[in-house]
Amino acid sequence: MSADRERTFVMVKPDGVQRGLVGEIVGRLEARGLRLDGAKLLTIDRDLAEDHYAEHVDKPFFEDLVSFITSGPALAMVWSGQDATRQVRQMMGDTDPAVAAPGTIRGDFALDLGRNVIHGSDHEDPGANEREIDLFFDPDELVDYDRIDEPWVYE
Ligand code: D4T
Repeated sequence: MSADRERTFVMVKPDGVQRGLVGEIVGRLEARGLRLDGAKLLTIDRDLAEDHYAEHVDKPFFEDLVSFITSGPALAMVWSGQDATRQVRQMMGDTDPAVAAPGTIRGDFALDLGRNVIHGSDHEDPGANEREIDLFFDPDELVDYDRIDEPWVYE
């Protein structure tokens, strides 16, 4: 399926790591048929947090957001597949877990906007996925391979 393959950046935020939700979240993305291209556990420093959330620098919640995202280890990942960015966003649910649909990750595992467990690249911002991948990963940290079930996931 390589012609349609799109990469997207996904992160289990510090609350998701502390709450033991890494396996659940990775399992959902894997079971959907998306391919894991790379992963690393890291504690995000202030510079990286400010780069990642640069679009929110003037928002009143910016300081809280940066201090939360740097507060403990997060799992940064690259996933790929057909329409991966949009599909991951759908699986995440609304930014505010209070209105996220049941069945989505935020709708099932979170209650509060400031502790919403997961980040995924914005599919309405073209190029955000590749920008975020470049911010968090060197090219040699990512792997290109065929998942053996792809003929059963894609027609
Ligand atoms: P992230 O980027 O964390 O995946 O979230 P979203 O892409 O779903 O949503 P966003 O960029 O609009 O918000 C970034 C981040 O800020 C927190 N936040 C947001 C907050 O604490 N208060 C707020 O009022 C808003 C809008 C939650 C997610």
